[in-house]
Amino acid sequence: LQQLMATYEPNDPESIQKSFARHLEYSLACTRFKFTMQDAYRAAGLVLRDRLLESLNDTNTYYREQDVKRGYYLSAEYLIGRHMQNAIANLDLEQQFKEAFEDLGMKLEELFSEEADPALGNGGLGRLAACFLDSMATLQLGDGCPFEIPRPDVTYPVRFYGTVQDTYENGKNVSRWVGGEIVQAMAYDNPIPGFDTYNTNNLRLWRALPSKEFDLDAFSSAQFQDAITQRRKAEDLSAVLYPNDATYAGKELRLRQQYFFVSASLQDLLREFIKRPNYKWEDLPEKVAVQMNDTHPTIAVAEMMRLLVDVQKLEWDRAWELTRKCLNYTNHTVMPEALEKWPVEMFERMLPRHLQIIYQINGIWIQKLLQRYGDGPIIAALSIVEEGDVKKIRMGHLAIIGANKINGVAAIHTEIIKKETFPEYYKWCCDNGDPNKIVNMTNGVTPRRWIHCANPALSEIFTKYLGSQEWLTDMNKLKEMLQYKEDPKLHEEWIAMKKGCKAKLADWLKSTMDLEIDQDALIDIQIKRIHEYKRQLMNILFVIHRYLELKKKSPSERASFQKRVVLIGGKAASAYVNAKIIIKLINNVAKVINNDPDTKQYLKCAFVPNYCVSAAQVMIPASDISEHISTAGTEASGTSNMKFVMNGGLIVGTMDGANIEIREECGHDTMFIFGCEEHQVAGISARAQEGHYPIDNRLQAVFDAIRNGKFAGQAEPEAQSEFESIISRLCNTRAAGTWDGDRYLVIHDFPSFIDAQAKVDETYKNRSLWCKLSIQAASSMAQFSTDRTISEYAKACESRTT
Ligand code: DL6
Repeated sequence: LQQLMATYEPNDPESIQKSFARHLEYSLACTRFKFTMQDAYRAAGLVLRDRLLESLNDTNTYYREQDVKRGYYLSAEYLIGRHMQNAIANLDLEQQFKEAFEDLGMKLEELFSEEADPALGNGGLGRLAACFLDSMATLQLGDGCPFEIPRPDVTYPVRFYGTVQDTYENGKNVSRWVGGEIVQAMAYDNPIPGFDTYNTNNLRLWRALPSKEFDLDAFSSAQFQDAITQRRKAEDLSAVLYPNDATYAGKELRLRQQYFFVSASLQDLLREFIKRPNYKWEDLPEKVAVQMNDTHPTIAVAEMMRLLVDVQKLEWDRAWELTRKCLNYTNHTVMPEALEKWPVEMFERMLPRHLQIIYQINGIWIQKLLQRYGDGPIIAALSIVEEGDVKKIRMGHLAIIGANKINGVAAIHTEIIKKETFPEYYKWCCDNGDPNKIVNMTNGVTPRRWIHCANPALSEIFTKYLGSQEWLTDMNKLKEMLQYKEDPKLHEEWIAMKKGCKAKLADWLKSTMDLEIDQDALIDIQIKRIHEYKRQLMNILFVIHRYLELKKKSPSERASFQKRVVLIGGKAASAYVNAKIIIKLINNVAKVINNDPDTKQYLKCAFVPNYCVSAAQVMIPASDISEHISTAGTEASGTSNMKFVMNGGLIVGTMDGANIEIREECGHDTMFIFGCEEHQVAGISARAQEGHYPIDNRLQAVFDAIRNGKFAGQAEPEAQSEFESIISRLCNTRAAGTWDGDRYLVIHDFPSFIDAQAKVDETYKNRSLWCKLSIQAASSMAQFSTDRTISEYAKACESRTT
């Protein structure tokens, strides 16, 4: 076999065509004379999969031979986007594939558009995980999807419920978790090729299967329902991402999902470790680094202890030392609701052994704290268990206590974690001489997907001016573009590039939502999760303001008004009512504005449905302006801000998240900053609660238009009352009861938001100034490549804290 397989699949266009025809006929059972574009896409996918399997297997063999340290990124989300274009680019096969398929009468873009966008996630943290995979493979670090490979040979049992039997055997306390339900976790591998390297890593996803094959006996004895329910219950585990956790059943399913993928992943990594010849447990931290992506996988702390103590029979103290050296935790949000807490009672039923372990970890921890501080409020603040009517396990606390390093995702966010999210823990670290336990790792994005694939015309400009594609793996090279930022020739090419991107966007909007836009208009985009702190509401209130201003003007005055298209998109959590009302308001405002003959030439607006990675790849390159307008101190980092600027878009933003660092790198003139700063928020908020909070006349006019029924009225009474309730809430003071008012300071920041937008219009009129700023910003983004971020994580894994 070795001789037969000595040569790999060749990569010239003719061999690609032959391999394509073979897969069409033999893998997909089509004929080469009759197939659909979907068949063609699938066959082309298999052509690629062959090549990816070669590099994946070789990479794994190499890792084993070299006995490398492996990095495991535990994440509930991977928003990977479409694979095909990215895989072709990373395998450096763009030219060969283009020739092979054009010769067969097919355009690569048509093939790419046949691929469904895998929605394995929702927001920033999931997309960040996908950018990290690309960089880990490119930098040839650790382990790391186009065409999935089922691995029926890689399965692990995962237990739920049951009881713990505690015994005393051979002088030792022994705990056995028995009974309950067992579900099988089966691995699905997704090769992740690096760019400009043979290195290919693995994204291993887990599918839940019943532990027993379909219970035919039960079925035959007419217990149909039992047999079917059993199977469904197991499969539900990996069927839905983020069930609605507003209900108890939703919460329970979510904890089951988290434990399921964590347990399978940890069993898998320990199996890999044990396979090494002469493995020694003390080597574990040298060979294994685990990154917990937010609180979703943090049950890993207790599961690692269970596997080491109960299964591998290590002493508690030894197991704890190993666990703490291997695990690291990334916090992605300062919103308290995202620091998950699970009712003790739920743990007790579902994961009884883990609850015991958590209590033991907490007991030892509290003893240490008492020794240092004596009894006092700091003990309750630092306990993993939250007391109250419903006793809860704080997963964020479990993570920080069980991790080697804890990190925030932008400089300001890391400082807020120290000051506000975990202040008592940070005090403990400082008191123990370990202030660097909490570190900053500013986020990044991969330039391969977000420039090269999303915006091939810009990629060509960079490569032409810089003489090679090296900038794609060393973004520092882009700084050399700065010398051309005032060059009229580059300006011409840059403007043509933006025009092309806008034409693509216009086609896409027409075909996906039948929206026509003026391609000469300023394109203004806000795409991100819908959340009150991200202030899509402020954005749509501004659109209404702009519309009201336009309406006041005479036709000749309107002619000098800067044309704008405002696009807003993003997903909302399924149970988040206010987010849904904001989406409804955006849609209704769009209906009015886009159909008003007085204004539709000058202002259009739309809520773009079904936001996903592929939509972002069309929208981002076409933007002139994007909105990153969270209340200061609320957005951990943001990563779309980085993607927009890399594509030559400028930012309207607040001093929040990574905006601050982007502005430092790109120059203050490239960002339209407005709004209060983080240190002012508490004072302003206190004033808002007391009602000392003037409402700007222009915002008042917007409120009046909404209250007068301009965007719903009698035709939609339910929407009308929802819109009114949203704006009345903004105006609430504490006098109205418990404060549920303008928590995110929309009223306060609105006037300066209008000023920033006016400055955008004025600057945009000066096209050569705009073009210069656009080039300057895009060429200064080296800091925000995930290659830099991942190198920092890799370094931090090497250093241990106390
Ligand atoms: O770190 C990635 C990304 C940040 O850029 C965003 O600022 C932040 O909102 C997002 N956080 C989440 C947290 N979700 N939960 N739970 O996605 O992380």
